[in-house]
Amino acid sequence: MFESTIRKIIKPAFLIATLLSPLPALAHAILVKSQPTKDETVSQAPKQVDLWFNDAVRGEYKALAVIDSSGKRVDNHDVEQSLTDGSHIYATVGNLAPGKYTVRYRVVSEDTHIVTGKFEFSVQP
Ligand SMILES: [Cu+2]
Repeated sequence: MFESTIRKIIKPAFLIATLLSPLPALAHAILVKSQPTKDETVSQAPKQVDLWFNDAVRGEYKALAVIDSSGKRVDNHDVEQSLTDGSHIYATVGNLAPGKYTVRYRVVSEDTHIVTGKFEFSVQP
């Protein structure tokens, strides 16, 4: 009797969860890795900033900017998406003086949602 009660509860719950869950083929992008990493202090100024998402992102409307502490953009406006790994975007930067930098990004997920974010890193030789 106890078991059948549980079944009565679980079955509809499972059905509702199945109906509400999004299609797995269309993923929402989340930043999972970067180089430099969030809040990292690097002793050698990077030549490039790399971002990796949990899944491939769309090719259009991607943006990646690196901004110094005075608000000046120091990347080379050359954001690219890896040809072999659609989850990876990157941009090169000029010679970074010691200081704090902010990375801002925007990508379009496979599920068409726009994902934006930012994080900081520091250069301190
Ligand atoms: Cu989404």
